[in-house]
Amino acid sequence: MPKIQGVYAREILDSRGLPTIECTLWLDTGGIVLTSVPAGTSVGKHEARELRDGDPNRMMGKGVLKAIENINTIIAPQIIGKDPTQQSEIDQFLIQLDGTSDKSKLGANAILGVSQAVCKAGALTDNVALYYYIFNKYQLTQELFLPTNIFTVVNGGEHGADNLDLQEFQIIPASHISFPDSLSMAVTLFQKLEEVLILKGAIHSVGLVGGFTPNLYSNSDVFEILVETIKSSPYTLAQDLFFGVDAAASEFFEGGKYGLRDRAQPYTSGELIEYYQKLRSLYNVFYLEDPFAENDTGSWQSITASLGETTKIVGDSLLVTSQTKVQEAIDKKYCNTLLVKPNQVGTITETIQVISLARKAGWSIVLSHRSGETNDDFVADFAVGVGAEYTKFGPPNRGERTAKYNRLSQIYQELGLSRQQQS
Ligand code: 2PG
Ligand code: MG
Repeated sequence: MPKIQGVYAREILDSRGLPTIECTLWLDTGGIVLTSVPAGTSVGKHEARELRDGDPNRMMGKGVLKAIENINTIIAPQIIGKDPTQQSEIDQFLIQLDGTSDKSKLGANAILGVSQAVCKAGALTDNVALYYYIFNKYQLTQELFLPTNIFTVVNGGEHGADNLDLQEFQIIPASHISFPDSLSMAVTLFQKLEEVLILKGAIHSVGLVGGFTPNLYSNSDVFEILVETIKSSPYTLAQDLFFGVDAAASEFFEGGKYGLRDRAQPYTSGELIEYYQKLRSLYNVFYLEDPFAENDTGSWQSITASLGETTKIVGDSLLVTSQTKVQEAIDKKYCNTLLVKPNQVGTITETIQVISLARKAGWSIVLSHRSGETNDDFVADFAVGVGAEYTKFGPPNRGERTAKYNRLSQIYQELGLSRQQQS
């Protein structure tokens, strides 16, 4: 069996121009894998901790040299000689080596860099594609298929330019539409949206994940613009596609109320539910991520009770890819869909366990990028391997986002070819 012969990490820049970790792992067979770690901007309070240097004289304290040193001098010597297909054993070892509940000692970024590298090295050892390795190893889905893609086309909140309160406005192709057709739809609508925004003099720039950040008066205006865009396209709303929102509501929750520029007075939780209900009936918004602050759990229960039958109520900062949080949310009916970000928890094994828990409860799974991304396409393979119903990789633009869509295109073709061979 091939063994890990070396692990080495270095500092690279993410899509925001901030430092992150890239990790190389090589085997005694000569095989080498490379992976890198994403980072969030609107970070949930209970996420595993990424380790940053905090040195104000270097990259505004955001350097990750300490985390890299932890990989190179503490983790690497101890995992040399291990079998890379023993993912859970290695992850368990990393968790123990860190010894904290939030991975703050070695850094969740350091731990995930190694955990992801081990996963890639496992696929290399078995000589199979990464998505197939994950599919075969964890058996979280009966068959391999391409997820439905949630395309964020407009950015506000922490990802925008102080122009809108809701963080992401999304277009979601109907799930029966094939991957190439849904990509074609997203490309068409994203390009047309730019034309519409230019015509209206509303174009500003793009936000952190690459969606437009237009100058508009209210959050609802975005949907008007999107409806107009769709009218000038071959597509029909509520037939070919739907809308979604990542409110990231913790970011505009203050003093028990929610401040949206759609009206002068902030919204109570009850009023915000009505606002979302309106978005649902007027604009076919059927995906609501983080509609309430992560500690406003009563409101999560209310919205799931009132809209959960017809709408995906999605926990991101609420759940932080944590088993304990997901179990609580299942028991108390806070939501019905899990957003998965491996760096919120820090190891592949724990990410798999959380997905398995949510799946057993009948929830849908969304595999997500972070706002600070790299060109690594790991998450695309991971999404297919675990049988996620949805992915959220941003709009169809910017290299770090298109890397994931381009990888899905390859997987789509590979699956098609292997089905042809079987028939
Ligand atoms: C989110 C993500 C990614 P961040 O809130 O879902 O779109 O943002 O990585 O900044 O947490
Ligand atoms: Mg989110």
